[in-house]
Amino acid sequence: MAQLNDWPWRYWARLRPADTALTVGQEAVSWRQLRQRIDALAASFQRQGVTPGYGVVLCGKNDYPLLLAYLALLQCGARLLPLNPALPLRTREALLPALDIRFAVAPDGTPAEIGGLSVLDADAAGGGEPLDIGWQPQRLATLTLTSGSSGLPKAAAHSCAGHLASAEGVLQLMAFQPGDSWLLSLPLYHVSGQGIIWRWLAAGAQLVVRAGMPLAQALAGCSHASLVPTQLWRLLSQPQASLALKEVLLGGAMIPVSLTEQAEAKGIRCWCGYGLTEFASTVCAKRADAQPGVGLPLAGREIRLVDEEIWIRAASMALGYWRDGRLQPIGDAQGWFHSRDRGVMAQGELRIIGRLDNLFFSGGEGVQPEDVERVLAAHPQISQVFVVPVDDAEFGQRPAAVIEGDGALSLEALLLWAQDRLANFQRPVALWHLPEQLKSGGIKIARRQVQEWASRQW
Ligand code: 4YB
Repeated sequence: MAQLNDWPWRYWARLRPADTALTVGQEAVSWRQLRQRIDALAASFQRQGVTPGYGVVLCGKNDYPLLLAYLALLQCGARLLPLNPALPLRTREALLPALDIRFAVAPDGTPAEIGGLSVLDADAAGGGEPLDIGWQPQRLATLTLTSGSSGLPKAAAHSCAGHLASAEGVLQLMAFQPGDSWLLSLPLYHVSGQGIIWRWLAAGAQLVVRAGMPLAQALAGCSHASLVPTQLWRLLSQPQASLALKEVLLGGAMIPVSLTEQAEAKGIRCWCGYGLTEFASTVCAKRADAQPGVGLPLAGREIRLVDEEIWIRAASMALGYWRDGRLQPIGDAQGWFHSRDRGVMAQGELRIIGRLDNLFFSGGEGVQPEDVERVLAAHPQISQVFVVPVDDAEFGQRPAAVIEGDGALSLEALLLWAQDRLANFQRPVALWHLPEQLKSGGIKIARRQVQEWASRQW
């Protein structure tokens, strides 16, 4: 990997100015052009008052203007918070005051009400050179909100060095060369999207930005993509999808072996990753095989299992959670982050069992919802499933299943199919189809919302 001694886009613009840095829609943008666009925008942001260390919210669809603003704000030394435009106003209002934010940038004008912040003009004609604050990879650069299962999201603070350390580990596993192109297939407000950006910048390869296009179409000509399992299921179900796609990095949720087998049969090389916001994306990964694990820690990461809880330490670890103007440590005294994920080592690799917080008891038996989900997810009519507890007078709680997939599947049929695969206490007592209203928002469906919804149906 390149030994960067400048902002990566300036480094590549110097080394290979005419090479394609990215494709926007169908149009190629060279590193020289990219650098010029970023310089102009950074100069404009500086004129509008952006100063190193200032908090700036970045909000909008995952398009080229958003990417330019992300890179230009980094170059201004801002403390950059990419925000999901679908985040409810209430959450945003509860969250932002503790994060010390001065400005907002919303290149496509969404959303109108950014909570009383002054909105910077992202179209402002540049002109002039930006003030050079210098490439200091160790300083705090981004705040990324966690999708915590309870309470308000936390803002994990990363430096550029942390993002690059994350990229480096992945690039030691997966080949990503200058001729290759990675689709920006996940949002920048999530680490999985930022992970794509930093691998691109670290490798000096190509990025493809195609917002608002169906995935199968957006993938045209791309060699790489990062997908959550449901995206890949949907893609495989479209028979016409002619794919140049060579490599897919999967992550964010349990990755069924049946999914990677189907994809590999279509010539897509799959990589199974386990990543977290606190670690700027991927921690463990492997080339998909017949085992349901996520491989071993990538270079620069260490894991420990303590009472089946996964503890992690890595160069890509967040500097802390940003709150009330300072960093709160995220590790213990030895620097270990306690993930609340349950895992075991099996056949020489890490296997994720589920979230410790998801465990519930039914008639005295512990139900780890993900154990049941793994079984049910193998049903051919199910593409995604959540098992959540519903109250029960006799058992305390019992499992219920909320599925995405074939609308005709009944509980009776499912139970019959799963007969030998589930213990009695694991057997769902109800089956519902995931309602549309729970599908909006981030890249993941919030289990807590599914559970609340299921309780209301029960
Ligand atoms: C898992 C899990 C797994 C995470 N099995 N539970 O670049 C990447 O690595 C990438 C590529 C494609 C899609 C996503 C990614 C990510 O970064 C995902 C990172 C992420 O999901 N971060 S998160 O903070 O939103 O959630 C972390 C939690 O997600 C973990 O603590 C686990 O509970 C869960 N998770 N990978 C099972 N393979």
